[in-house]
Amino acid sequence: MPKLTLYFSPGACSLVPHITLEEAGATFEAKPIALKKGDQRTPEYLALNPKGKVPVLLIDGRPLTENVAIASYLAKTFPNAKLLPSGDPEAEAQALSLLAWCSSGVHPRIGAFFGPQRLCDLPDSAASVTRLAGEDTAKNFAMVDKLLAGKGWALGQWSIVDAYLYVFWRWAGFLKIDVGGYPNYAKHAARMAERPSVKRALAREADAQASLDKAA
Ligand SMILES: N[C@@H](CCC(=O)N[C@@H](CS)C(=O)NCC(=O)O)C(=O)O
Repeated sequence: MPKLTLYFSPGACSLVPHITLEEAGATFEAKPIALKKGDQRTPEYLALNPKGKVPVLLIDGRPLTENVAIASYLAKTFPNAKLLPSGDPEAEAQALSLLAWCSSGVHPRIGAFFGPQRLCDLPDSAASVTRLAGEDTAKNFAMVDKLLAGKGWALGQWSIVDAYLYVFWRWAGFLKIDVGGYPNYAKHAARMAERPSVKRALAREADAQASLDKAA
């Protein structure tokens, strides 16, 4: 088994591989970085990921970036954990379709709330960017809610897609986005919060946040 090291930032989208590693029962080293402090832009970190983002998974010291790629790698490396569908090309592609949408559709829109000025720096434009991002996020959350109707998990059985969806739900909470209209998504989040893998990852992230705050 290769040596695995996850670079993450508490609460960020790196929680997706963090939960996944816990779900897989993997042995891994967890390295927290502080995005607020700009740790992602240090020369050492940029040597691992020139994009200056979390997550990075080191596989025997070789960096792998992008949540979708890390998800695929972990699912294949830990087949017994059944982290993604395997063996049925259409089921595999449907899972990939949802992961890709999380990464390229949902994340950029809700992510805009965390730095609207990075998308438009015209004077007084932040409110407009946030409003538009909010409208798209509402549409995306409505699609997630529909996807989860009558199901415990996005693909029927638990998969990494559920970890991804859970991260957005948590962000909506931090951002105080009104989520009252998404009852299936709310129940999904409650189920996620009960999983031991999620509890372990969140506890490690809380400890890491406390250490980062102390060091600041
Ligand atoms: N497409 C990337 C997105 C990664 C990403 O945007 N990460 C954010 C945290 S959620 C980040 O590191 N932001 C730091 C920055 O942009 O300075 C992936 O899925 O891994």
